[in-house]
Amino acid sequence: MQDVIATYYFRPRSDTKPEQAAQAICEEETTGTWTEISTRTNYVKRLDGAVESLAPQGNGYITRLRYPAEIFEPGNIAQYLSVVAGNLFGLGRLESVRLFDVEFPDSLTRFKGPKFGISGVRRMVGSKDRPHVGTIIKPKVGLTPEDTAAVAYEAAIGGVDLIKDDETLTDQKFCPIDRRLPLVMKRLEEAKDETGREVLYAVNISARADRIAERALHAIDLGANMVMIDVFTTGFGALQALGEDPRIKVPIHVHRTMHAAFTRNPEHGIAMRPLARIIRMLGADQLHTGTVSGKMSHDAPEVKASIEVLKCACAGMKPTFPVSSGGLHPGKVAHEIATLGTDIILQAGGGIHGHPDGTAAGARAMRQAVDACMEGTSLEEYAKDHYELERALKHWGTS
Ligand code: RUB
Ligand code: CA
Repeated sequence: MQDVIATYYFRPRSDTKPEQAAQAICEEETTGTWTEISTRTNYVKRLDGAVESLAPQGNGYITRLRYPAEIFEPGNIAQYLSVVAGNLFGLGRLESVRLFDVEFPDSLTRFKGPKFGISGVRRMVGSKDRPHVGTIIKPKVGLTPEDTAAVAYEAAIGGVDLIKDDETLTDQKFCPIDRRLPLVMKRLEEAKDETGREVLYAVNISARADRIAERALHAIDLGANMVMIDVFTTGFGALQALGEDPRIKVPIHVHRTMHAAFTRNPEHGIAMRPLARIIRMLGADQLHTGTVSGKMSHDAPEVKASIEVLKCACAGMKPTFPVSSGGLHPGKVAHEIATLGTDIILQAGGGIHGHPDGTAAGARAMRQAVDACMEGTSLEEYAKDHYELERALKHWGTS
């Protein structure tokens, strides 16, 4: 494949034929505009887009468009997106349009990708093939640094592999990073002395793009063993700045807050899959791809499609660890693993800290649920001699 292939679903306006609509996207995103222009000389036309295929699907049509590689500036994701996911969303001749996927040729995928990837993160934690268990400190905002660290300690003692900040917690006055991070790392050291287990803490360093690398380096100086970024609110360039900075020698956890503004409507916007491809290229070691049973809206085939592009062979890049999160609790673990596999991070905030016996018991219950699945035993059966799991299943059920 030499060029870029983008796949869209669209519904044309009633006065527009599907062929005209697909052509309108090609022209808008390459050399054309709404009318003929005298400046579109012959040598420019080699950069025209082309409709590769067009077929009815559901209430609309699915089309594959080819954009010549030459119109892309290698390595500039902002520019890539301005073509494949740009003005087309506002074209009046389309009632709706959704970018389903995009495939880039090798010449445009020369990115370093994740520094650690699934195997690197597994090495740090010392796991082989089981799903990782993570937690979001809850309440998401409001706790003091001391209380945040105390909750982190409880979760670590209970057996989580990963503790992360909420997407809304960065460096507010009530819980500044300079105080929170050293305290959390100290309590995780204490937990390690007791359990022998390394636990990762993804501190949310989301900030304006020109300061984010500085904030990440400062966090590493303070002892961070992972950093976290809200990729859509900070921007792809901010993630790239972290991913490609050789001084940032810790894995990057990527949260996707705001994604549903463009991923949720099945007829319009951008599916998670092309975004996941790009986020992997930019260096995400872990990325939220959604659950198949949690509190956020979800569509199992889409979640699976996103996970697939995080793990597929792509320009020698390491795979990104997918994160399933949002309304999970021990009773949902079996369904998540059965659908999404074992190379997955199962995160529970409320589903750990809301356990009737507290955070450590909640973490234990999540780990027991994972262990049950790895042994091929049903949760109900395993709960018979695993008290924390039994309590969790009684509290939240299994659906
Ligand atoms: C979940 C949580 C995360 C969501 C994001 O908390 O804080 O922000 O998972 O969703 P809880 P997604 O476990 O208490 O529901 O992963 O789909 O982006
Ligand atoms: Ca959250």
